[in-house]
Amino acid sequence: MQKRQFPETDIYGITASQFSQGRSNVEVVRAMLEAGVGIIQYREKEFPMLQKYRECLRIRDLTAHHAACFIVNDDVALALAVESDGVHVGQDDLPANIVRELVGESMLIGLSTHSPEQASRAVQSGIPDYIGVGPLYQTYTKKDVQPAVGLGYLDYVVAIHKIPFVAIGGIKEANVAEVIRHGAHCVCMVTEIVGAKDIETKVLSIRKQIAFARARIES
Ligand code: TZP
Ligand code: MG
Repeated sequence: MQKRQFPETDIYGITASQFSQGRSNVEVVRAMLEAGVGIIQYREKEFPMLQKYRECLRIRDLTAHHAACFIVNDDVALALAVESDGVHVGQDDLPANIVRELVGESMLIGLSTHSPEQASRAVQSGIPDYIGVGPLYQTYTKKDVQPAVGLGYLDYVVAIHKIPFVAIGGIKEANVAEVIRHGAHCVCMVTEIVGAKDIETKVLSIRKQIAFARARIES
């Protein structure tokens, strides 16, 4: 059996067709992959299932071609149907232990967390391969999102837990350096990337900020 491992990469891109300036999720993903984004999550709340399935099949091919990781948000059946590398669930989705029973041992499971208690529970369960940490800043991208939890929660995860994690929520080119300085290795962005006029240029600019912040930590 293939060993599950959360990839070491700096940017985790997430689709959102309503913020993509009229471009399809597939077009946006292609641009992200061409810019070297290492993880793509398919997150699409509005489309009919058949459309989501067809998009995911195309994204599956693209991520495989670019040796990138492909995660499906929320929907275990869709993840299984398109053989994604992983599935990401939130606190109100199917419990992670049930997801594990359904997807088996080879698929990555990500779990969103918003508090120290949720992070501890996730780690103690031994089920998720990585956790989401946020929303760090205020964001209106997600409909039912909670208020920003702040960088204190990121500091807590960095100090206490060894599990791989991704920082999320309101992260932009302008504040990504701060998130890196607080110890994040991988940052998730939705609107900052999918809404950019030129996605490749945006990813390269974000990556410059990340590299600059990392160099400052090391010096
Ligand atoms: N989960 C927590 S915040 C969020 C999700 C999916 C949305 C983040 O979107 P943005 O546009 O990067 O603030
Ligand atoms: Mg969810």
